[in-house]
Amino acid sequence: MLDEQTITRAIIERFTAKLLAHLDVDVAVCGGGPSGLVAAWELARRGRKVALFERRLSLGGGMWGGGMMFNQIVVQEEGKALLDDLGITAVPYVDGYFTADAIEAVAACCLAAARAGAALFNLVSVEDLLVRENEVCGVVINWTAVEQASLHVDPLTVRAKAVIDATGHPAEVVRTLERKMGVRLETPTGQVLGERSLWADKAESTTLANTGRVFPGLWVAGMSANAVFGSYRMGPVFGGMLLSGRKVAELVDGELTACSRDRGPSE
Ligand code: 48F
Repeated sequence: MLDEQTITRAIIERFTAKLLAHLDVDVAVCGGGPSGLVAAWELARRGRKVALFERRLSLGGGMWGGGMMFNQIVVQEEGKALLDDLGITAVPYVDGYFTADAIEAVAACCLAAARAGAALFNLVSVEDLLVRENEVCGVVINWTAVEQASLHVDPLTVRAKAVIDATGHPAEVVRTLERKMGVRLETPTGQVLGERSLWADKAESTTLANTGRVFPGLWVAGMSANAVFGSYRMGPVFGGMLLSGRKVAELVDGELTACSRDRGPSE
């Protein structure tokens, strides 16, 4: 016989345990769109402790709706290998172009990240950062419901060795750092340059080029990278987003390895 109190206790205890286990992580990923999900997957399967925070109920960001709610995505040759790795069916269209079902793509990214061991927190917004001695060292989080209702409720914090802004077009986390701390970012002007209009070809290559560190402890991936470095949007071609997630994971993983090597075996 099912007991409601047991069900309630199970949910509260298990969720609390998951949250407590991720108050101090290697990497905090802000945003669960395609770039954030791939970053979380890649880092988790490299053995990194990862927590991903997504504001909305559902992860997947802008991938669900394909282009203008026609729920198909397009990837180019370079992105196709990543679809294969994720087990997403890629259907050849014309030379160099493939399509995939947007729902299958989102579901596969979520499943891969979860199964690799990344802790996925939906309904949680990253509202601020922890910054110490000119270095980002964590995120400040609150329930999306608190944010939406404009309730005066203080947030909680998660420490992280690296934070990835994968918040898409708004580049929200980097902008928050800029606004609150007045820091100089690692961009040509030292500031967020802002997104430019749609140019698929150019935007796809700059997404990868712009993926990287923007401040000590803070990295950008996906559309956020182009928004921060003043490049174009690309529309519903998703290869760059997925590859950007992979690239930021490789960069962050490399940096964490280098840092632990510098600190030596005793620490
Ligand atoms: O927008 P989104 O899908 O970002 P992405 O991974 O991919 C961009 C593409 O979807 C598309 C495009 C390429 O074709 O141009 O737009 O760069 O996903 C960003 C996610 O971050 C969440 C937001 O709800 C979305 O699901 N998000 C944004 N700000 C916050 C956040 C925040 N402060 N805290 C938590 N989540």
